[in-house]
Amino acid sequence: MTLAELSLIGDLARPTRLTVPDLLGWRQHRVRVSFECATSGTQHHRFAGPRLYDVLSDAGPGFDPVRRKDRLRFLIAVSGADGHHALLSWAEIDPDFAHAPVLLAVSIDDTPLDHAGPQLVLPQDRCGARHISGISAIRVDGGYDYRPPTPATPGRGSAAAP
Ligand SMILES: Nc1nc2c(c(=O)[nH]1)N[C@H]1C(S)=C(S)[C@@H](COP(=O)(O)O)O[C@H]1N2
Ligand SMILES: [Mo]
Repeated sequence: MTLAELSLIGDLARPTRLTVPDLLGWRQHRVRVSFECATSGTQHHRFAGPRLYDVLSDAGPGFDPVRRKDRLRFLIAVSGADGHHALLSWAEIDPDFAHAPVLLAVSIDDTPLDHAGPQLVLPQDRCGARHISGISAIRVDGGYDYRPPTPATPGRGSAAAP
């Protein structure tokens, strides 16, 4: 059976493809989690793997590292191979902000995820829906650089500006 591959794409200096064995190259963390599911009830699992923050930081997200406010526009879009999808904000996992201990699990209950692909683990979530299994892509997106529209100045033709 082939190894699953995870693509790290988007606003990154070093976009890459990683297998689950590649994810053993970062510092490993272990966690026990319980989460509730509307359809299958409460589940308990043990997961191990690197922090999502450590893996994404090494891919070089495109913000100015010394300006904390520059990180606030970054989103992390996590997709499973089946199309299940969730968004996190960069600030959610950044140690200077919410510092959530989100993992990219390489094993569940001591079973390796080499073929299934890594699983997102959010110990802070009460509901299981963001524990995306079989992750195929993570897109870092800094495109949310919102600027309010400049108010038109009456009588100077600004509404017709290009
Ligand atoms: N790839 C993928 N991951 C997923 C889901 C899914 O549909 N696809 N469902 C989520 C939901 S709703 C829950 S509760 C947890 C546990 O789901 P399970 O009971 O199917 O393991 O996985 C989450 N991860
Ligand atoms: Mo669920």
